Amino acid sequence: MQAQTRVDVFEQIFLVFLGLGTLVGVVVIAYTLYNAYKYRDGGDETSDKARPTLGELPTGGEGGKKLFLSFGLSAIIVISLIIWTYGMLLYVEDPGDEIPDEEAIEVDVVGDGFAWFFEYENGAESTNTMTVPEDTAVWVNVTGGDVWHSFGITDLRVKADAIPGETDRTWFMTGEAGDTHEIECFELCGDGHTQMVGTVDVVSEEEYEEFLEEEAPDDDENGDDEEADDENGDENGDDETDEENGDDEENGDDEENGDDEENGDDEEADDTEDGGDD
Ligand SMILES: [Cu+2]
Repeated sequence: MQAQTRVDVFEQIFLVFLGLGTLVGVVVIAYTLYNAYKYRDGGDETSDKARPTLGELPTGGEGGKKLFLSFGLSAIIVISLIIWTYGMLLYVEDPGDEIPDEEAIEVDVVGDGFAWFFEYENGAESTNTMTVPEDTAVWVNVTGGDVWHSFGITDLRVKADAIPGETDRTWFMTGEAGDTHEIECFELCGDGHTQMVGTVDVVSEEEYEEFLEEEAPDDDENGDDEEADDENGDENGDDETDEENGDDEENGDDEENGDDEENGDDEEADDTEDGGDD
């Protein structure tokens, strides 16, 4: 998907404001220094002649031209900035056709008692770790269970208030498989506020499907509990999976491993660690 992410949008806004702010600062300071130098005390009396006297109204230079030019330019810059930024933020609110619904997934998020609870489209659930497929748009429907929290992922420029009785909906783009992003509560909510953290775990498409299957509620198509509980060794032992992976050794390792989430191949696990270092 080539659509702009919200990280791109906020970076553009930041750079444009930084650039213009710097430009205005340079112009103002340079002009101030220029005038301080030009009208410096020259020691003779004639240099004081052009100085305004008490009670005289400043004309704004050349009959007001300078004043008009400076106000005019400022107005153009400020009004363009407002319109442009507003447009960018409308896109952040709702990217519309840029990110078609068919290509996005939805996750319900509840912030409650100092933890984050996630529910996926098939009813699968997780706590504090949000598993999402790579290169996908994720819509989150955020609400609060007890008090006001705020679902925040700084890396991805996500912030959605988690308020009991209300649902705040927003989106983000996941990156490459192996990336992780920290989830924090952005609203001071009580004793455990600072511990109210979690992780967005970006995994490959296949791993995501596996995760959904494993975590699916019992009454789903995955009614056979034994299969789900039988660890990954069993599942990876499946003919189809083997053919896709073509990686028998690592599947062998998984039987010992028995850890549901780490069941990808070992390289993946390494990537995750690398990603965390960045
Ligand atoms: Cu909180």
